[in-house]
Parts: sequence; C-alpha cells; structure tokens
Amino acid sequence: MTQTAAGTAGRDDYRDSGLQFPADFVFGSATASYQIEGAASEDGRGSSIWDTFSHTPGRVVNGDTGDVADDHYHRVEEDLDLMKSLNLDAYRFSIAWPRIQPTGRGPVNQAGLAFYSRLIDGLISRGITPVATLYHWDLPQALEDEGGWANRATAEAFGDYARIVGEAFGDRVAVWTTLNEPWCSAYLGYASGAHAPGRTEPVAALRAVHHLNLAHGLAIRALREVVTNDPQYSVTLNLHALRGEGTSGPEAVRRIDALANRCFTGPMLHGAYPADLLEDTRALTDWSFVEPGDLETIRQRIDILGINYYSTTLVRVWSGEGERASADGHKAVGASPWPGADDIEFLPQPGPYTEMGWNIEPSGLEELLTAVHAEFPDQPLMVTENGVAFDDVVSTDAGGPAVHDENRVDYLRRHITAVHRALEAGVDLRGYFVWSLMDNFEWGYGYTKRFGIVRVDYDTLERLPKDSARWYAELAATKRIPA
Ligand code: IFM
Repeated sequence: MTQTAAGTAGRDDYRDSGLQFPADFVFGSATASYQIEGAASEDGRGSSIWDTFSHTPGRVVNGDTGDVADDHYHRVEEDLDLMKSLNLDAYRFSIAWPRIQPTGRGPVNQAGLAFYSRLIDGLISRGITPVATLYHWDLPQALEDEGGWANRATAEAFGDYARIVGEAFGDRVAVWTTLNEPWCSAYLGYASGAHAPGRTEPVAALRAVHHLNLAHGLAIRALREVVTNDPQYSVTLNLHALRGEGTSGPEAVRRIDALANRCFTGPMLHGAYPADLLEDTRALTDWSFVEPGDLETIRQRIDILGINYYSTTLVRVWSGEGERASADGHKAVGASPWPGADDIEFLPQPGPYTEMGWNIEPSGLEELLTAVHAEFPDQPLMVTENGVAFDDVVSTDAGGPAVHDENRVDYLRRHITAVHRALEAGVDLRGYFVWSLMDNFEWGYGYTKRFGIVRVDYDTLERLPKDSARWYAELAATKRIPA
C-alpha cells in the first residue's frame, strides 16, 4: 500500500459538489472515551494510563486532563439528541476499559456497563447504528504497572475484557472494532513517549506492536464466541499515505511502510510479519516474542477494515549530511517513534496546513484507499476517521452565536470527494466517519485543537453546531455532497 510521489495530486482541487453516494453508504461521526467522557473517577471507573500521563506535569499542553472533558458521561442524552439532529447514520464511540474493569482484569464494574448500555440503547432508539471500539488508548493503569502493551499478559487480559463487553452488548452492537490506531498505542506510547504511558523504549514499542496484534485476534475470537446478533468485526488503522522524495524515496517508503502499515496488515490480513520488517529491525530484536500459534490467532476474518486518514507523509533516506529532517506531523514532541529507522528523513510538505501543522492533501486519501483495495481486493473498507482542527471563531450573529467554519467545510468536501472517487474506481467502501462529533481532548495538545463539527465551550460545556455540522447533516440526509 505504498504510493508514489506523483500520485493523483494535481488532477484538480477535489472541490466537487452534487456527487451522489449510494443509499446504503454510511455517514457517521466518531469520538473516543477519554477525549469526551469526563467523570474520570466516578461510578467505579479505574485509572488509565491517560489519567496518569495527563496529570504528570509537562506531558500535556496547559496541563489539561480528561477529568471533565466534554462531560459526555453526564450529558449523554443531550449528545444523542444532537447526533439525531445531525442525521447521523452511525456513531463510532469507544468503551473505556477501566470503566468496565477498573484494574484491567477481574471484577466487572456494573455501573460502567450500565453507562454504555444506555448509550447503545439511546442510539438504537434514535435509529443510529452503534459502532463500538474496544480500545482507544485508555489502558487500565494497573496493566501498565505490569508492563503494559510490552507485556504479553495485557493481550490476554484484553481478550477477557472483550468477552465481558461482548456478553453485555453482543445483542445490540452492529460493528465491533477491536483497536483504534495501534500504531499510536505502540510507537507514540512506547517509542517517542509523546503519548501515554510516555515510554521511550524502541524494543518495547515493537513488542507492543505484536501484543496489540495479538489482542486484536484474541478479542475477535472471544466476541465471536459470545455475541448473539450478527455483527461486523473490524479494526481501525491509521495507515500512512507515504510518498518518497528523490532516488532514495522508494527505499524510505518501503522501510516506513513496513513499520507503519504492514506490521499490522501483514499479520492481521496475510497471517505473517513482513520479512523485510524483521530484517530491518534485527539489530533491536529477534522477534522471539512471537510465539507459536500467535499468527493464526491474529489472522481473523474481518468484515471491515477501518482506515483513518488526515494527511500524507514524505520520506527519503538521510544522506548523513546536515541536520536530519523530522517533520513528522503526528509526533512533534518526544523521541523518534520509528524503531530502527533513525536514518529516515521526514520532509516538510507543501501546504495548506491545518492547526495541527498537517498538510491538507485529499489525493492522499484517494490513493490510500485504492492502494489498500488493490492489495486486499476482497476486504470491505470504511473511512473511520477524517477531519480537521482549525482555530474556530465564534461570531455573534443576530440569531445568536455561530461558527462559520468554511475552512472545515472545504476540508470535508475535498476529502469526501476523494472518497467518492475511490468508490467510482471500484473500491469496496462502506462508509465515512467525520472526526469528530465535537471538540474534545486532543491528547498531548489538550484542548488547544478543535476537531469538532460541534463546538464545545469548555467553560459552560455548551454545544454549538458549527456550519460544518449543518453541511454534514445535509450530506448525511441526502447522501449527496452539498453545494
Ligand atoms: O483525536 C485523534 C483520535 O483520537 C485518533 N485519530 C486522530 C485524531 C486527531 O489527532
């Protein structure tokens, strides 16, 4: 799933309107537990690695934490009504493991189950399809204390946790997603230290890659044993849309593609780690933590492969002269997230840029979808996240406060046009989820980056649909890109 420097860029600006999607194409929105829920120590919720990390001085901008976040835990009915008003077909949320098992294993916290049960029932009663993610980064701290994802036992505990939620909600959830962006969990959490638990141990990051893959397989197995409806199973990966620069570009793309993409798609979809990945990282590890039978466990049939896309990545092999470029947008802080790839340069890319500093390049999404489809032609795909942070301005209109976020509408239009083009090219694409339903805790950046189509006032916690929310609501209702 690698792309070339040329790609489809330049064909035009992707600003189409009037394009019609199939009637069963799903338009939804996505959030994650720690980013919106708040109520961090209520109703028996245990502590997660993000509680610890965000409460550690210097880890998160402004010392922000998810203690209150959007207070979704207490405003769930209001938020459900909001989703209904936006005509969403589906809502992708995550379940906080420490709300269900406060220490990651053992006794189940019934209050935690009750919260998600109310959420799921509330979605179904409003005609919105529940899409549940089991893990969006809030690992119970007790498991991290035993070694976290570098420890095999964490994957086994995850299988048990999946069984518990499968037994509780396996009559109602339509799509189960095991992991969100295991790349971030492994590499930002254990190599660069920019995310919780903030470790900078490259070998631990590779062990985490494998244990996350194993957790995915164990979870699907456990779910299949207990669910009683006929759901779809999936995983969500933030596959990197890679482009190479110069003569060393193809080699740099191959190296990063192995670490970023094929280390997950290889075992999950082909049943093997790529030989070149093992070779490239041989100085760090012999991968003996991969035990007999693991690859068979990891390779589970999935109904949907979820893809999160925000921007492209431009690489080349460093010549060894001058300063090595590391314009690697996701990980501006911390050590390198790339084990064994210290000789790879991440180059600045042409703008425009989002508030995260990420380049806006819808052609990257079209290329990524068509490349994944070419490699896995029988695998249905879903864009499970795409969206943008901008500095929104609240205007005081005659009718009350408003956010006229034309820039976000433009970003969404261009990327949804890319999605439509991939569909036209024959990609089996089932849906698109905008990130995010509402502004929320953007991890190491705290509340300084606003990705929502609904604004959240962090003083009053009031929700205010932005112009992009109205635009998206029209798209969801008509399945046609609005003018
Ligand atoms: O906010 C995150 C989300 O939790 C995972 N995908 C990327 C988003 C924007 O950074």
